[in-house]
Amino acid sequence: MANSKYEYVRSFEVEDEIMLPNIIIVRIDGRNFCRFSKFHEFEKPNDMKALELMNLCADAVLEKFPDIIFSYGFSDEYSFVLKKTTKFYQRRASKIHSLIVSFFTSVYVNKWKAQFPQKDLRYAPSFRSRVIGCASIEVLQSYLLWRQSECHLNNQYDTCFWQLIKSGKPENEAEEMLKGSLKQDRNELLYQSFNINYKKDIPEIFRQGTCSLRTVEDIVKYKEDGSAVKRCKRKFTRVYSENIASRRFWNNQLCLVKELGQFTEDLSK
Ligand code: DGT
Ligand code: MG
Ligand code: MG
Ligand code: MG
Repeated sequence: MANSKYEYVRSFEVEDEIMLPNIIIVRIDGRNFCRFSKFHEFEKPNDMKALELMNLCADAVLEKFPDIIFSYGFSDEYSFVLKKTTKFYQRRASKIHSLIVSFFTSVYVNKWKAQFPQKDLRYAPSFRSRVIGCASIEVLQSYLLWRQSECHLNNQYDTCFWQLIKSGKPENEAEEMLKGSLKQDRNELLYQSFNINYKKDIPEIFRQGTCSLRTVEDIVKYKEDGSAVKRCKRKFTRVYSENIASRRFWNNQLCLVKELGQFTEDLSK
């Protein structure tokens, strides 16, 4: 129907190009996973298999879309960061995030059985997505710091909450005890009442989330005539332990920094 008289409607499409120099982040989050995790009897507060399933889906996304160079996720959410100069779908927000979230969701369903051989997927999960345009690498760092502290606060709260429940407290009483508590109070509660050292005893994947980086490696191949050619090989590295917003972390990722733009203040100095 090219050039039909109805084609004028095309001009009504919403313009949503994310302009340079903004860095594009796509964040996806499970819809009503409170219900989904109860229905599928996820372990509380963290189900390693469910987390691993999220991580496998994120790996598949990184594999599928080469412009994504960094990802960070915990619980039912994942953030994907595209290289600064990406031209993917002319940088149109709706195209990019709809593609990522629909692919992520179908991989989630696809890999369910391998991850949970004993459990049927009882209903179709859905994820929603949004785009965040970060004006600089510093803003991106703040974004990651925000998400990682959200992971930490949620996990520390949930760890306390489920320990209290396991020890026999009713839910409303456990909630009351934790109301208005500070980070230090919760650490103290875990240590004094349950002999848990939050930092030492709780795995990093739960406390800090999972991050994947696309790193570039120079490898040398030899042609038949013996002459060497340099090729770039990209691979993923998974990291749990790092504080992804710390200077130390970014100082070790100069390749990544190059693809995201420079810091205003040189962190390597
Ligand atoms: P939303 O995102 O507003 O549609 O609603 P929810 O319920 O997805 O809320 P959200 O995203 O703030 O929190 C994630 C929920 O998923 C939270 O209720 C805990 C649950 N969840 C995520 N991972 C696990 C897990 O490994 N084990 C258990 N038991 N629950 C989990
Ligand atoms: Mg959710
Ligand atoms: Mg919510
Ligand atoms: Mg969430």
